[in-house]
Parts: sequence; C-alpha cells; structure tokens
Amino acid sequence: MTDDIKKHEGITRRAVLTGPAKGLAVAGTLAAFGGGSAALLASSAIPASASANANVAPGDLDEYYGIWSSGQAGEVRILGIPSMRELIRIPVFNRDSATGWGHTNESKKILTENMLPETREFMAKRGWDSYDNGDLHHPHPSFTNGTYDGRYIFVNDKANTRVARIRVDVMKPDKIIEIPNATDIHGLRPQKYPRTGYVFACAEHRVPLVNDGTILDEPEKYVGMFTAIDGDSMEIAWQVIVDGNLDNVDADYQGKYAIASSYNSEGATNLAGMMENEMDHAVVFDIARIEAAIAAGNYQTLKGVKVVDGRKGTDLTVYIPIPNSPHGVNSSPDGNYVMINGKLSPTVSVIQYDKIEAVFQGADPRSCVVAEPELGLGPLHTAFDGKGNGYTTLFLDSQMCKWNIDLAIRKYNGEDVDPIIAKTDVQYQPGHNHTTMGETNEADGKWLISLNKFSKDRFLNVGPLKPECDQLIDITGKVPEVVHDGSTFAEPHDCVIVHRSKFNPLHIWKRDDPMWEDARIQAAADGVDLEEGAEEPIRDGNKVRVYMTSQAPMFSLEQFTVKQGDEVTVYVTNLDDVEDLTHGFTLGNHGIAMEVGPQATASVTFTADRPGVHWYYCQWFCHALHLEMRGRMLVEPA
Ligand code: RUQ
Ligand code: CUA
Repeated sequence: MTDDIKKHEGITRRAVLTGPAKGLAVAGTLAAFGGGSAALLASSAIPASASANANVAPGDLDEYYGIWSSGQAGEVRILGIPSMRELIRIPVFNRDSATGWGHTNESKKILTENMLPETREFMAKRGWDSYDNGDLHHPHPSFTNGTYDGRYIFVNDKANTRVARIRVDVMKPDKIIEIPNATDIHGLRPQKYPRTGYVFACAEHRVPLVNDGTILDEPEKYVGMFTAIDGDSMEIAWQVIVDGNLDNVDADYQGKYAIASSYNSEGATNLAGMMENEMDHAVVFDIARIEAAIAAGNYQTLKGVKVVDGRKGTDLTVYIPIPNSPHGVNSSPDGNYVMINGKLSPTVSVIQYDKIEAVFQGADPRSCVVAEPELGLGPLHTAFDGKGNGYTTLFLDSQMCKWNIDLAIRKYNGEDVDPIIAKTDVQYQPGHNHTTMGETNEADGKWLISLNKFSKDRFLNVGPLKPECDQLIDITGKVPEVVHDGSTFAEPHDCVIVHRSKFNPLHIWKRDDPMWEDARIQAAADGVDLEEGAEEPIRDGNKVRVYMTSQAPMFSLEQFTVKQGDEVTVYVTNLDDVEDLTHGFTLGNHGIAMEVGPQATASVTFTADRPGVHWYYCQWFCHALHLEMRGRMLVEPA
C-alpha cells in the first residue's frame, strides 16, 4: 500500500502508525527512493522500525514533560509528550487573569524585588509596578552530572533583559532578576556539569559600555556582554565583555566551558578586519580561567558586578571562526562535540571539546573544528538522538536533516562518505527543534519536536494571525516521520522534553512554603493565625488587613467593612487539602483576581476607593456550590 492509497482510504497516517497496520511497513517504497546526490530516503515513507507510539489513551499519562517557551506571550507552557496535550501554563513575565500573576502580593514581590534601581525609578515615574510583557525564548531545567535534576527551570526575557527561575515542585517562578550592564538577554543555558551552578546568558544587542546617552556612532565603544548567574542564589556571579553580538550559548559536559555563537564580529576598521568578517565566531569562555582572573582581582566593578575583559586577544576566551552568522549552539550527548549552526551558511560546524585547550594555548583557532557538513539552507538548531546522529532544522528548506556525526568527521577528513541520512519535510520554516532528553547525557532517541514558525494551511483558518505548528516526529526508525501537528499560540521559540521520572511536582502546597513568607510574618505581627483567619479586619492607620480562609464552598468571611481610601490587603488561606481543590478570590470592579491552591495562602493589596457594596467570589470551580462561594465588601464613604 502506498501512502497515497492510504490517504484515499481515509486512514490517517497517525492511525496507521499506531494501529495494527504498522507492521505493513513499506520496505519496497523505501527501496524505491535512493537517487539524488545525497541518496536521500524519502520522508513520506513509513519507517519499518517505527515503534514509538504517539497515541496516549484517555486516562493514560504521557511519558515526557514538554517545557515550551512562548516568546512574546511571556509565559512557559507544559505539554504532555507524545500526546502534545497542553497541561498547564506558567505565567512568568506576563500578567495572568486566571492565577492573578502580577496582581497578588506574592507575585508582585517576585516581579519587582530584583529590579535595578534605574528601572525602579522608571517604573515609579509611570506609576507602574513592573514591566507586564516579556519575550521568553529559552526554557532549560537545572542539571546535575549532565542530566536534569528536577529543581528548577531557567528562562530568559529578551524584551526587558531579565532571567527567571521556575520552581519545578510547584511550577511557579520564585526569582526574576534583571541583568545589569547588558541589553536584551537572548541565549540562555545552565551549566550541565557538575551541576547548575552557573546559568549562562547572552546579551543579544551591543550597547556602549557606559550607555548614558552621550555615545551613538562610535562603534568601538560598543560591547557585547556575557553573564554567568549563580543558579542557587540568582545573583550575578560575573560578566565578560566580548567582541561581537552574542546569540545562543551552550555548556559542555565537563564543566570547563560555555560556548556562544557570535555574529557582527566587528565594526571593521582595516582590510584584515573586513576580510575576517566573511567569518563570524563561536566564543569559548573558559570558566576556570575566568574564576581565576576574578580571584586575582583582574576585574572592574560595573553596577556592583565583577566584569572581566574577554575581548579578542585576552586569555579568558577564544574566538573560533565560523562561517557567516552562526545561530544555534548544541552540545552532543556523548559530551565530545558542540555544533554551531550556520544560519546564513548551509553548514554546521562541529567543534571537538577536547581540542579547545590547545587553542587557548595558541593553536590555530580552527584546529578544534573537526567537521563542517553542508546540510541545506538555513541551519538553525541541532538536536540529538544519543545514537550518534544530529537532527538539524533547515529554516529555508522547511526540512529536518538527519545526519551522522562520525560520517561528517570522516568526510571532513577526506573520505568519500555522505553524512546525510534523511531529510524530512516539516510545515513550515522550523526554528528550534528538540529531542527527548536530547540536551542531556540521557538522550533516548524517541521523539523529535520541530517548532515551525509558520503553519499556513495546516489548520482551520482563524484569521490573519495564525497559530504556529509544532510537529511531533518519530525518530525511532531510520527515516524520521512526522506523526502529529500541534498548534501553538505566539510564539514558542524553543522547548525541552524531560522524562517524567525527572520531575516530581507536589500535589498540594506545603504550609511552610516560602512563597507567602511575608503573609506569615505580617499575620504573626497582627496576632493572627493564617489558618484561622480573623473575624474583623485589622486596622493600622488607613491600612486594613483582612484575613480569611477558604474551604469548599465557603470563605470564612461572608462580609467585611472598610472605609473609602483605606489601603486594604486581603489574605486568603485555602484550608482544603484535597488534590486539585483550588479556590480563587475575585473582587468585582477592582481588577483583582487570585488563585489560592490547596493549602496555599495568597494576598492582594488595593485601595478601597469606590463606596458601596462589592461582591467577591471564588473563580475556580471547586464545588457544586461554587457559584455560591462569595461574600461582600462594604466600602463606607469617607
Ligand atoms: S533563537 S530560532 Cu531565540 Cu532560540 Cu533560534
Ligand atoms: Cu471555591 Cu470555587
């Protein structure tokens, strides 16, 4: 049976792959393809060895957590893989109507407490609390010994130069920091070995080193900045001044290096410089050398951060020439290589990690490049199956290229071999891709996601703004096979796929969680037990604190009274300890909503400046009498 006949019979490919017909793999079809310079296997053939099953039956759980970024939506999304079901959203840099992220005191504290002084001033002038947008590209979990340890997920904000940390136990952010001396954080990766450890972050845009408005057209005064954040304290460990614009970054599996792609290598001033611009760079940061420089006092302090000079010619970095505007940086799971994806060049440059030290000691910078296969147009990112193969997205070709790393090295050494194994059409224009556990030393080669920037005709038309198309690809066979199209809203740049054994979130909150530490301190000062609540509001000048509990289907307070002009803080502690029994607190016509998870406390502060009766109600469906779960706030006129 050919693919076409199957389609005419109305059987979807997915049903064929996952149903009993799977065994009818078309060996003949595979054999029929073969011509062409690359002797490509056709992506439309069903792999004979397809064993992965994308069908997750109702009630069954997925094998993997997919951690999706959302780009300019500013949040993180958790999908189940392989079902591609969206499980939850984690508001980070955005505001969220359902959970009150950005409204509650607990979330506001996280959003504002590590703001730079000048940003705080900027906010104060506008009467803002904080930015309410973000551009979140890269979500990466924390590592121990080269694989995920289930503690945190780190994410960047390109729009407002921030890095956030999400706790895996509750899937909420606990730290958001602004990066000084840098502009627009883009690339972000955690240290893989021995642990995270450092979180490395690249500033995408160069600005004058002292950016005070006196310099515009003096390119020599512009610098790029590389930042290492301490993933435990979320403080800036150190920064490195670099030449060129940094883009993406990855860490090795030995704990020695971070390596970033870099374009716009210099504002060339002489012929040699201009010639060199044919090539851009991968910049290697030697962690031990940088730490030693700081220990020896060879740094300047800028905005409280120790900053070392890693520009060309210094001994803390090496600049490896890479063809034209490299983009993605991906370490192979065997720990031996890192791939620098060419973007404007059709090549991927393969750097061998253990040849880098020689470059620090003066060897030709290109001597660590051990292969440079030409894969197709627009290579952006490479994922791995743990079996020696890379899968590179070809943005312009709308294809995923499967290639063999060893063959690429042999070809580079002059052997007549072709490293390309297969090219799979994807729909359309893939940016990032990711394999199951593919950025760890436990890459398992089951699934590949292609995050495609355009969906065009793949879904029902929903108007001019289309969803993106994230495709699930079975990579267990020789020829990768697209088995599912998943639509996603603006604009996931990247994802990682984590085996479910690595993450172990809580089912209900622990009462001693640090999230509401301030509420605990304030309640103690007021002589109130959060789990009891208070029958009357506690007045402290024009500040009024209202303590209530929730237990389905009631708030402990059916009403409370405040005066016009009071600054009111409402604390709600959810006494229910049943899994999935979340309550909420929405106060009508005050722009206030919050989620209160089982055993959690949440609080919100507002000015009561509308005299009258205002209803508050629970907005998370919790009980047959959920609709009745409400009460009244009376605001007496001043
Ligand atoms: S980048 S499409 Cu923002 Cu991750 Cu490569
Ligand atoms: Cu409580 Cu709905």
